[in-house]
Amino acid sequence: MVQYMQLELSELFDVSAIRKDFPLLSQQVDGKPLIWLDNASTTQKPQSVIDTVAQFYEQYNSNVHRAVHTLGVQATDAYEGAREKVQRFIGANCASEIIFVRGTTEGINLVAQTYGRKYIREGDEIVLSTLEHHSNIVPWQMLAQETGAILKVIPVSDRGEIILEEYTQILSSRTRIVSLAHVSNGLGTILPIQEMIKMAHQYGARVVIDGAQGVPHKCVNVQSLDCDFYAFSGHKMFAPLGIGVLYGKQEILEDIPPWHGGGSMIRSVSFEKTTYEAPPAKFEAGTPSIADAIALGAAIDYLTNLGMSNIAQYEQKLTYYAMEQLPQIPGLRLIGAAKDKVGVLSFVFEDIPPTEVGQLLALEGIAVRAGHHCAQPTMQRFGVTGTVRPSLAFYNTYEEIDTLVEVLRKIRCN
Ligand code: 7TS
Repeated sequence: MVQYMQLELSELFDVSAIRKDFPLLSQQVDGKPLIWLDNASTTQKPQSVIDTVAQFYEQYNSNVHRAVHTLGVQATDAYEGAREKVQRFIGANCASEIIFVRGTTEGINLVAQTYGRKYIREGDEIVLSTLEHHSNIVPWQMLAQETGAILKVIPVSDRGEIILEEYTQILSSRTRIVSLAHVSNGLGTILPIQEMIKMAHQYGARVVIDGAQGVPHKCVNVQSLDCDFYAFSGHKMFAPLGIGVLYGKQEILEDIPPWHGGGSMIRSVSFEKTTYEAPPAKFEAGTPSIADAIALGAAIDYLTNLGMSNIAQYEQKLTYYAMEQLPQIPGLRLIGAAKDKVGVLSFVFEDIPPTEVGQLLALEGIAVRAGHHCAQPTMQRFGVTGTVRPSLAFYNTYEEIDTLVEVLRKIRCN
């Protein structure tokens, strides 16, 4: 069975060749080969991304949008070129719908503080799911406190899937915003966002998608999804830390006020009155993270080269394999068994705290996250305070899953 699956996989993907593109993956940790299974926290970077950052600082470090000199023009072209790569990658209608931010957290806060402040009033309803990361809860809670709006939460089944009938009940003419994870970081559940967006639009609500765990694993097309906003983080998709994207529909971005004020986002300033640039500049006050944005473009090139559908297929097989193996370990309880899921493999042992399991795995070179994963409501739903969470990327292998299972068996027996 395993051999058969491996054969199929090698047709899709040469994982050992792919792994050579990621220098960090070949290292030893405390004398053990590193097994990086903490991809939902952050991903490792291919050499092409690392080189792109180095080249920027070695060859054309310059600010953007304000210099007439050669390096300034080069940096601006590369920065705007990266914006176009993001646009194509997520299927946006135009590059001005792509706002560079620090990450998903900043993207969602931007929406809450601009669209939210303009349109949300007392008694309006903001709908979230139980599966949200704190980044897609707290900004809305802050907005609700400021405005008197009400948060409504869609429950999930024991498998960790959205209960659509309950969602239908929650939606009403008072719903102004629906903000949903594309993929749950705690359980790996892929939410049926296409359908959920359509349902929200029937009530005239705007839909924000937290794509932090979606974009690294799935082909995303914001136009066919028809979401109003889509936020994601570069560092979870093999790009540097500190860069992310907020997509917004052009007409909404034109309509809403800016958030941060400062250089680059203005057309004219006097002490009496300031006028603002058109999007995306309106939302990019100050000097951006230029090298990181350009390197996000390099990460997109890398992913496009591998093919997002190949990545999704490979990861799905690896996930099924792990989901078959893990429950065979005595005393291990998987948390989250959605039919449609990515390789986030949350579990608990009845009698060993998750952080202890995480530490014992670390001694064997295996990096996982253990704890609440910034998704405390998800954990509460399943009656736990935290889980052990191996999370997969396309550079992980069957052998790594086998080693994980073997080490977990030993931990269980000791
Ligand atoms: N939304 C989801 C679904 C996430 O998984 C995360 C980060 C964020 C938002 C926030 O992203 P940031 O880049 O702005 O911090 N998730 C995790 C995780 O699961 N483990 O570490 C970080």
